[in-house]
Amino acid sequence: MQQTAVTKFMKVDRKDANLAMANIYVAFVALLLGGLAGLLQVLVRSGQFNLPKGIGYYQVLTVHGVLLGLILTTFFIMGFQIAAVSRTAGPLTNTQRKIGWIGFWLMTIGTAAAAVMVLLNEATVLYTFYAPLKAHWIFYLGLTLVVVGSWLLCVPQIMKYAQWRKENKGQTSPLLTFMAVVNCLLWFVATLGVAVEVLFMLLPWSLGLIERVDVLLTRTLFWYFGHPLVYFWLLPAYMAWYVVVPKIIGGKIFSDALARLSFMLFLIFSFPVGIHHQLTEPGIDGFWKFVQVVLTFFVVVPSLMTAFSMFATFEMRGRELGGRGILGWFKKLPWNDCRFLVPFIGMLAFIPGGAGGLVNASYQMNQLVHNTVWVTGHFHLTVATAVVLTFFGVAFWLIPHLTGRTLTPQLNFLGNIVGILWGIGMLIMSAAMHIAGLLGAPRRSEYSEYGGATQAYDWVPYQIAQAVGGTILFIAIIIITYMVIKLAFFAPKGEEEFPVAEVAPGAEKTPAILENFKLWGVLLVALIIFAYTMPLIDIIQNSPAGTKGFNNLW
Ligand code: HAS
Repeated sequence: MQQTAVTKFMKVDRKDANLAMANIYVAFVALLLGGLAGLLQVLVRSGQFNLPKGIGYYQVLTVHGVLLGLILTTFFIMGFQIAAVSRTAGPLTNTQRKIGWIGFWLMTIGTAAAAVMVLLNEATVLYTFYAPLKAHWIFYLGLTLVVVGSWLLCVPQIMKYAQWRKENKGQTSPLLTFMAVVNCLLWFVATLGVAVEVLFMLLPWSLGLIERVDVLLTRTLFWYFGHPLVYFWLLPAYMAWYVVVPKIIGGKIFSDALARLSFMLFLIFSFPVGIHHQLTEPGIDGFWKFVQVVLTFFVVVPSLMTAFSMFATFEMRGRELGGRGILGWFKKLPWNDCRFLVPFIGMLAFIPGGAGGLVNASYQMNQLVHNTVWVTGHFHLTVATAVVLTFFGVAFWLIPHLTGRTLTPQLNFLGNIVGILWGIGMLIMSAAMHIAGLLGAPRRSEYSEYGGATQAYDWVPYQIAQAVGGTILFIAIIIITYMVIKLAFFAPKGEEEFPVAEVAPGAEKTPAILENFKLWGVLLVALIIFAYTMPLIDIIQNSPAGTKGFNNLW
């Protein structure tokens, strides 16, 4: 059996727990407000409801996207990862924790600044950094602070990992800490694209210092960031799938080496694929679009490895418990435990969610679905179900672990209800989005813009189905908000486990090459240079500088 240090520290240090909880509180406030905005959106799109005076549809859409896509995710991920590092590599030092707190406050101040601008309708920009939509400079500055703050929250995780490796020479590092560090590195490299875009283009543009920006260049930099962003959301869910869920079901990690390899593959293949979001944009050569489409299929491989590993873990455990036949093991899994059931529903959703991703990535097929509400259906299955339900499953044990309380049977029951409601609500909403998308219903559009007699197909039933699904989702959000308050402040005091599984006895020893960050770093840089040099040179050379060109300058 492999030597691992995962069981040395059983609990998250109390001071680290406070830092982690601070992040988690902000995340759940964002969930409540962002979820409310989502409810308003589906109601408006159903054609049955008008927003009260003065509030615009796109304003609400911006609140929804920013709060759920950026704020909920980034704060929750930082809270979870700080806790995971403290639990598996040991308490942070005072300096490390201080850096983390500075990061937290920068993120919070930045969030508040950006929120004020959105509420004042000065930043109704949907995608956040997506020219030609222009926001107030305070909005860009606010979100820049969120990114810089998140870097500072990553710094202690990396410092702790380096410290651990120094103190434990020759040993394989704790898997959860390793995974948190890979995700932080992915985040650093990804946000460089958006940092260049904001600092050199959008901020000076919105301050009036420059007259125009090259729209295609800003979007290419945005998508250089935007695709790894989705894996920055996904990897913490995979952390829970690989390391936490096996322990909850009483099993073991199928293979430490496979888990690390899949994370390293994500690190290198997340980047050279951003152009698959721009397949319909003029100004990028078809050859480079094709190259990035092919590379997109490489980034699917670590997800297939994860699916294989999870099936193996479940089957091994189910058979250990006496399950017989082809599917007998399936019944033996702990279906009543919300710490398992809720992430499991997320895994199930990721099967069609991932398949939809393959459709999106399939070049010609992208022509059919791009800019339709199909894409909205895709990301509600991936980030809003697979990832979010896993975060909920984590919150059910992490919050009481950090606050010194327990998940009672009643709260466990409510947790299962949340998971089931979310699964049903999202099934209805995202199925309707996928079908309406195939019928050509556009995304990011208000009912009044395409409703009524002018539409080619009758999308209305699908819009109503979306409203039904969205309402069920909002009910689930109210229940989980109640649970979070209970688990943080009122549940009985006690010890809730932070589950960390050990590696299965028969698993191969982890090769040292999987922790050789220099080697993977070289591969990463080489792939980025390969995939982006020519497209960027093309865009810059061919932009009609000085004129108000059709594609580029705005
Ligand atoms: Fe995507 C658009 C391609 C994954 C999120 N994606 C988006 C957007 C978002 C998003 C937010 O190529 C919209 C951006 C916008 O606003 O314009 N996506 C992919 C591909 C994958 C993929 C190839 N996406 C994700 C993930 C996301 C996410 C993950 C968030 C977390 N996506 C695209 C493309 C577009 C796009 C194009 C642009 C579309 C356009 O035209 O605008 C792959 O990574 C997917 C691989 C996944 C799998 C599934 C593996 C299944 C697993 C579960 C196993 C289940 C178990 C349960 C074990 C192959 C791991 C056990 C079950 C038992 C029964 C026992």
